[in-house]
Amino acid sequence: MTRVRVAPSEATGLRALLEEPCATKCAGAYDALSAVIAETSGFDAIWASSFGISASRAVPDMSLLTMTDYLAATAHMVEATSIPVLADCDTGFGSCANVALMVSRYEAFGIAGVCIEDKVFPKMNSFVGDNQALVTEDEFARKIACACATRRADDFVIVARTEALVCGAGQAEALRRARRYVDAGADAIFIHSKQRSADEIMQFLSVWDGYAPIVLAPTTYSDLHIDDATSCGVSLIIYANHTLRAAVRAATLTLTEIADKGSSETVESEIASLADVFELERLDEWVALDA
Ligand code: SPV
Ligand code: MG
Repeated sequence: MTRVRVAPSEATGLRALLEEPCATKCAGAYDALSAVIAETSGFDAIWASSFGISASRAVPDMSLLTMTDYLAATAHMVEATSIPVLADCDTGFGSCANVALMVSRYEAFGIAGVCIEDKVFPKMNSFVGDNQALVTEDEFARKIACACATRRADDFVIVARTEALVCGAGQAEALRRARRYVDAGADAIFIHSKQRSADEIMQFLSVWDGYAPIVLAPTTYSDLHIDDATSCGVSLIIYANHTLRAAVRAATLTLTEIADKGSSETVESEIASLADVFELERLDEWVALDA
């Protein structure tokens, strides 16, 4: 019998995944069940999405929830799965002191790594509006150095995300910032873009010198194939919000139909069975513990 996980798993293999020659598939999750679905669907890592966790509380992704809220949701994902969970920690929830507290708490909960981004706090989701602002390169490099100095295990991964392209600061700035963050200790660079095509990212990748592993989230340039990402040297590709968006669409269609038709008969064959849910919960293993 597979052991039921009642304590955080020891999913520390994120660093090894970043070093593999092929890009690793990572799915965004917003709670434990969506994380389990990511694992059982064939993904190798989980992104604890700030957009997803915020949306699961029906609030926008604009630094409204606290570190404790995000940590609780992320810890539930770790507890329920056995693949590495990379936590989207926005700006690090404040100053360097906030980043230090964050790293010590996240590491203690068995989370494989954290990602922080170089926008000002409070931050707004990358796809909202055109006037997003960056902190200075120095300030963010200090946050990265602080995160690295705080971690206990070398295995705990610190990802630096630059929003230079999202903020319209241009390729030279993005490249300079990315190199600086690696020099400050970052294990990988998440380069983000909100363009509808992958051209902007491809341009960045063409001049990136393999200085550190690269992380992408092709949310807006969804036609980027993982094999092409691998050919361009990408290490981790994050499908950041697809569990959330799939759930929103499916629940809306199902409930609208039930409300319109006055019974759930016509939706039964379209939705998961109770047995499907029991399997995701590993019901048999839990019941066996009491047998
Ligand atoms: C998130 O999932 O919260 C992200 C990735 O930061 S994205 O939404 O693509 O900006
Ligand atoms: Mg986010």
